[in-house]
Amino acid sequence: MHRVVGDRDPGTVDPELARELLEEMVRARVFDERAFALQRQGWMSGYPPFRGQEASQVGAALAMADDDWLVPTYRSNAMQLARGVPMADVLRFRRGYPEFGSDHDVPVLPQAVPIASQLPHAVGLGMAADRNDGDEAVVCYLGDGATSEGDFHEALEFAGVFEPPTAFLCENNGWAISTPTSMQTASDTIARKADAYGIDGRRVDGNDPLAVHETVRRALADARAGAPVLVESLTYRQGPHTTSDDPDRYADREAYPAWRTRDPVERFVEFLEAGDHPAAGVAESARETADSEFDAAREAAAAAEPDPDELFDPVYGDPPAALDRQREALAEHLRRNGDPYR
Ligand SMILES: Cc1ncc(C[n+]2csc(CCOP(=O)(O)OP(=O)(O)O)c2C)c(N)n1
Ligand SMILES: [Mg+2]
Repeated sequence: MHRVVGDRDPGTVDPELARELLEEMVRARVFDERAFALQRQGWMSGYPPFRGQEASQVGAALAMADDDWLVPTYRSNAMQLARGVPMADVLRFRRGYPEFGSDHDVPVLPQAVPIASQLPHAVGLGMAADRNDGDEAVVCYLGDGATSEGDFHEALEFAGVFEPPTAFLCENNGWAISTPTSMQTASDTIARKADAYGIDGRRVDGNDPLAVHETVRRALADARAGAPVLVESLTYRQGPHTTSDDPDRYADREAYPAWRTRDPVERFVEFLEAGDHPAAGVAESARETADSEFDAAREAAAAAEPDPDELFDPVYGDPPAALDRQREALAEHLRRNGDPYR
């Protein structure tokens, strides 16, 4: 386990890195709070908040090189934002568009929603980079619950044997919906599961952005050199699983150590302030900038509303009759009842 923020001397932290980490964490927090509120206003049907996981996601994203692939899930929107995917594109996806609206050039796959289905893809991307003699590596994001899926084991097996430049970032946020990690696995850590596949497993305090940044930076360097790594980033999901969930019915925050449930944004600000670090003062202006950015992104995302008919387009080249009937039924339903988005 890496040292926690409090154990380090703020004076030794690179000012540029500290500023960027804090700005992106605050920006992610603003996005998350405002997206949650938009869902409550009916702007989108559901939203999976990442509150509490900002240090882990931003620290990891900023450790990636420009050409590295990000393989995300519904939870890792802070990683996408910190990598440079525009806010409007992330909102568009939640609003129902299957594709990004802008022509950003961040190498990123669509968010995986079927649990662990992205892991074999991430290994394949790494194997393709090897085959093409590319320099790019891959960061594959997953949750603790994904480690119980067959795809997790199949992907790690391939990673161990074929040694692609792929780093797996398992964000252990304590929960898979209402299932705590203690019910997910009897293994004492997730990181040690890597042993069975002949790859390295490492744990990090996921609420320390500096520790995550350093751990993922090293994991990517090792992966690029032919040694894939499984990183277990210990953090805590502060909010519900999604906006459809009520964690008060099952979540016992007291069962977790305080360092794990402590707010990572507040903790990093306090750490920088304690050392009079020059980056400590950027939080307020970062919040204002992110608020304006969100206003513009919401406008842009809602400017061209999704045409429900497009839902059916990317599925088959030659659609089966049953799908055509569903397309017609939906069109008829909207003709009769109106489109809630318009
Ligand atoms: C294959 C599959 N099974 C079940 C689900 C329903 N489901 C959605 S999220 C989730 C929990 C995932 O937990 P975890 O991997 O820890 O990720 P987190 O939501 O905590 O980020 C489940 C079971 C799904 N999406 N896909
Ligand atoms: Mg989880």
